[in-house]
Amino acid sequence: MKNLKIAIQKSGRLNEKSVQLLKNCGLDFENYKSSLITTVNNFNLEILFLRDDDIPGYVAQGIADLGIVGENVIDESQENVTYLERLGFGRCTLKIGIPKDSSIISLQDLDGKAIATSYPNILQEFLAENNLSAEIRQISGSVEIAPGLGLSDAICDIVSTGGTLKSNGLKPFADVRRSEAILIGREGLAENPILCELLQRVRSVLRAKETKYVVLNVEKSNLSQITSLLPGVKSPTVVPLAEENWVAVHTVIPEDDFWDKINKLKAAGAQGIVVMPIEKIIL
Ligand code: PRT
Ligand code: ZN
Repeated sequence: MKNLKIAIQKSGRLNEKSVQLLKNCGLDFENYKSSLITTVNNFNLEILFLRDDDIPGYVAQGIADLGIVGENVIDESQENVTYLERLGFGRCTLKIGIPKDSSIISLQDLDGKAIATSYPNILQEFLAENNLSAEIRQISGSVEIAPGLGLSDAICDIVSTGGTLKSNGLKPFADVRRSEAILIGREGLAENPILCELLQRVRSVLRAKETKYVVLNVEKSNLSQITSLLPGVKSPTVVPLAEENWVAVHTVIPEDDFWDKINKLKAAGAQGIVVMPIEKIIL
């Protein structure tokens, strides 16, 4: 079968997690910083290492079949690609930032103002949606310094912690759009068996990340109370312990309400709670 090609970022914020995701999918490959392409030894896949900005175009043109790239880059590129899976890393928000002492108070105040950005297409869409007509000043890097240099009244850039805005005397003003890393594919790939296998693996890794494997001990008299706290699990595994009237309960708990659940289990008599990461969940 013909190998598929996946494009991932060569270096930068998405590189490490993209490589890790593919490795967690059981793919065995060398990750030399110098190579532009590598072949996976145990799967019909080749990996291309590219600048993130080039990935949507490569996939749209079919030079790569798949790609991992930020949603912000996909949207800005306006390339025609298919979203296959949201990957939950590289989270950030494209925001409008303004100087701390700016007179801009409401969105309408942006009318007629100059906004510096490396995301002119996304910004243009945002302005149109809000019936605003600001001037877009496209610059390719260090957007944060534009207001200080008198180049613009505001900026539109990626923010994650907000530290960069703050250290440049700016503050967040409005959210333009959220972003995370996305697995994209070229058109017409849907039924490809290599893709189906890869998607199954990616999803099992993502599912596992959202859950923890928990083993706890409980007196039999408290067992029903414990199991009633474990919805969504068909039937937890219950194993007798050497000590009479005690059992061990094995279960899977979602990460999002993890501590709440653990505290309730403790209150219901759970003891010796052991929590383990899960590598994969195959449904
Ligand atoms: O070399 P290449 O072109 O491949 O990489 P790049 O330099 O263009 O991109 P890179 O590696 O910086 O980011 C890749 C992707 O990571 C982006 O397209 C986003 O999808 C995502 N991402 C997540 C971020 C951030 N968080 C982020 N904080 N991309 C950029 N930033 C920058 C932002 O531009 C600003 O300068 O970090 C600064 C703000 O960070 P805070 O934490 O101070 O708010
Ligand atoms: Zn880039």
